[in-house]
Formats: sequence, C-alpha cells, structure tokens
Amino acid sequence: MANRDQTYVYLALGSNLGDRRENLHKALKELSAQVSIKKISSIYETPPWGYVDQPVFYNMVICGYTLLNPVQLLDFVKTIEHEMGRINTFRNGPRVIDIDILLFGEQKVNLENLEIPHPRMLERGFVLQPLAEIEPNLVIPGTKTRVLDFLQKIDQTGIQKLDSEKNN
Ligand code: PH2
Ligand code: MG
Ligand code: MG
Repeated sequence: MANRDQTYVYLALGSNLGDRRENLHKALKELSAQVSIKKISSIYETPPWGYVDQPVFYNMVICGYTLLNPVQLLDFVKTIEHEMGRINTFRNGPRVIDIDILLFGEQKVNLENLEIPHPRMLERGFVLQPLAEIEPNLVIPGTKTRVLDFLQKIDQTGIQKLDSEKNN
C-alpha cells in the first residue's frame, strides 16, 4: 500500500534501435531508483506509428509508486533517456529508448513540455494493449471509460505480444 506522499504512475516504454529487449530492461533498472515498480506488462512488438519508415518497436507499460512530483519524474526519465544514448532526431523518429508518462495518479498536468494524461495514449494500440494487460478496468482520469473499452475502439493491426522466454 502506498503511503500518502506516494503517487501511482503509469509509464510507457518503447525502443526500436539496438537491442530493444535489453534497452527496455536497462530502462526498468534505471527507473527503479525512483519508481517502486508494481506491475510490468509483457513486451509487445508493434508497427511504427506516425513515421512508418523505421524499424518495428518493442513497447511495454509499467505501474509503480513514486515520491517525485510530475516535473521531477519527467526530468528523471529524460535523464535516463539521455544516459542511455538517446539522440533527438525528429518527431516520432527512431530511438534507443523512450519513456513517456501516461498517468500520474488522478492528476492533470498541462505544461508546455508535459501533458498528463498523455494526450495521445488513447489512440495508440502500442500503449493501450500493454496497459490493458496490467490494468484492464482502470478508468482513465477525466473520462468515464475503462482502458479495455478504449482498446476495443482502436486499430490493433500488427501488434504482437512477445514470448517472455524468447531473446529477440
Ligand atoms: N513512439 C512514437 C512514435 N511511434 N510507434 C510505436 N509502434 N511505438 C512507439 O513507442 C512509438 C511509435 C513516439 O514516441
Ligand atoms: Mg513516445
Ligand atoms: Mg517521449
């Protein structure tokens, strides 16, 4: 049970450069310094969304508790991305690691560089499928709709849950 200073957060992770599985595992390890991770989805292989001419992604979602506030959490995940060698190329372009804040408790955040709930999460199969695996009945803050119901409304073509034993 979280104490009252902790907030549950949902984070989406993605990688489509280098050893994608290894990158996701490394990011989880780094995240655990500030996020007490409670739930981890499977890894999903997902077709690139937005800019299609790039390698397929590996995506996953986690839930955990943190003492950080949303801006501190954003700084923290950006530092991990940077330290893992992420280079900012172009919007929706390839990346070694991407860590996005989906939800921060029930809070709404509307800053220039940080919007929570993540503004595009409800349109994206590569977010909703892993999120539905760990939290199908979660009602998205600001809506009256469950994750599973959002998932059923969108295109999930090409998204494949990977066997956790496999090494690619
Ligand atoms: N991230 C993007 C753009 N497109 N496509 C997939 N399949 N997975 C991602 O994580 C992803 C994407 C921007 O962050
Ligand atoms: Mg992203
Ligand atoms: Mg991002």
